This record gives sequence, structure tokens and C-alpha cells, in this order.
Amino acid sequence: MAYSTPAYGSGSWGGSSSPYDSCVQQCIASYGSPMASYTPPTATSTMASSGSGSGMTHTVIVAPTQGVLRYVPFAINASVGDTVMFVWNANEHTVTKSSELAICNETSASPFASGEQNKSFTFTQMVNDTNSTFFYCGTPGHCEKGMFGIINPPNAAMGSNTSLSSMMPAMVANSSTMSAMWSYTNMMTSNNSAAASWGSNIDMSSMPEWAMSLVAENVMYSRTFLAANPETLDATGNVNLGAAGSTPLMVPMDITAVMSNSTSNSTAAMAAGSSPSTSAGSTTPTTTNGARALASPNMLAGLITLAAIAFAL
Ligand SMILES: [Cu+2]
Repeated sequence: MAYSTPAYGSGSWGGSSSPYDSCVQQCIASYGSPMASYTPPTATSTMASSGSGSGMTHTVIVAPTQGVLRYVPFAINASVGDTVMFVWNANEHTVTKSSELAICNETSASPFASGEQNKSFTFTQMVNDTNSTFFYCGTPGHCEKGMFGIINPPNAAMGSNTSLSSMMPAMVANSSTMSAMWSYTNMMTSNNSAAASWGSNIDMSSMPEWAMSLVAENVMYSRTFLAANPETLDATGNVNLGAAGSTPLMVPMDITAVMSNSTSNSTAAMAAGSSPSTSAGSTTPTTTNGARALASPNMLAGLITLAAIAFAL
């Protein structure tokens, strides 16, 4: 299992002292266990050949590990004729089509719904148009915690004040939790500009206000995921999880865990969250995210992945 150095970006994986690696070590120290990993199914890199033209397949992970209520990547850009393949990596989630105005409700317009499914299930959808298509998890409570995603997200015009990147500063300024997550994300992506700016152009002008911070959290989580797996992101921001081949992908802790660690620790550390990595490095979380303990098989794989990385470096 060769875990090669990154092909994209300028030193996105970096040397052994990269922020990402030090964060990995910090996570191990903080959580007492390495990050989980996700092994792409072998079918990921195979093109569908059944009369669908030359469409490509986009993989979206449904819950990258038990307890992380995310779709990864949060948003994909797909063309007509492409296929979106949802792959479950944890139990009891759905992929259900909704709409931008009612993100957590099943739509009646050309609906699709996987039903409740468990780890290793796959659900594919052909892309029939390039309209923004929202989908969510129908397991009670999950969507409200941010478990939704977008195929062909709305794009903000140049200079728009409703793009994610232009709204982010105000969100960070108005929320200490958002500020802590933002600092953490910036630290994790500091050596990977494509990951650091991924999703910047998503236009939030038509989204309900309650969803905006959740969109930001989802984008931040996808950024940390992509920075952890730089081979899955090209310089133009396109994600191809299949690019990793059979190499297990690293699954970072959920973005909200940053916040709960800070909260359980000291508010002083949170207040300092907007300063660079030193503040994040000085936090010494004492609690373990209980959900992660459920993912022991994955953690074993994560350990192997970390070992492989250590050798590659
Ligand atoms: Cu779910």
C-alpha cells in the first residue's frame, strides 16, 4: 500500500512538520486514538458503461464514520449524464432529495430517496439537469444537525456579498463557536490552498437563514477532509474520491468536535481561537468524543494508514 506524496498543489501534504501532521499528532494525543479512515469501494474508479454516454461518476460518502453526520464532499459539480454514487460508511442514514427552501423536507419534484440504509450500501442517481439539487438525511435529527448536501450548488456572481466566502467573516465575528471551527479549519488547510478555498463561491442568498451556519460547517468539514486527502482534490477544486484508488482515506474528526473540546476545556482558549495555530495547539481536550469509539474497525485501519504515511515521509 503506497501512500504517495501529493501530486497536486504546492507541497500540500508537506513535510513531517506540516500543520496537518502536527494536528494528526495532536488528535492522537487528544483523543487517544488515530483518525478513522474510509476505504473507497473498488467500483468508485470504474465508469458506468450502460448507455449513459461518457458521464463520469462522482462519489459522495454518506457519513464517513459513525457519528460524523456529513456527506463528503458536501457539494459536487456534475454534468448532465454524470452519475452520483452515494456510498454509506456508517449505519442508519438516508439520501433523500429536498429543495433549497426546505432543505430538510422531501420534495415532490422528481424525488429520490434511498430509504434507511447501512454501511457499504450504495445508491446512484443520474444527473438529468444542472439545477441545484439538495439532498438530506431523513433519519430524525440528522438534517437539523447539518446532514445535507448539494449537487451543483448555486454559484455566487463575482463580487457578490452572498457567497460563502464573503459571508464567512461576519459569521466568524458573531459566533465564538464558528470562530473556533474557522481557526481549526484554517490550520488544517494552511498548506493546501485548493482545500482552503473549496466551496468559497457557494451562493447562500436563497437559502433559509438557519441553514447558513450549517452550510459553513459542512464546507469547513469538507475542507479538512480534502486537506487530509490531497490526492482527491485537483487545483481547480474538483473532487474525485476515486483518485485515491484503494488507499484508505483519512477521516478527520467532525468539525463540531473542535468546539465541544474547547467548551469542555476553557473559554479562554476559545476566545483566543482567532489567533493562529498556537492557540489551537495549546488546547488540551480532556473528553473523548464517544461516537468515535464505535468506529473501532475503522480506527484500526486508520492506524495502518498513519503508519503508511509515516513510512512515506
Ligand atoms: Cu443520517
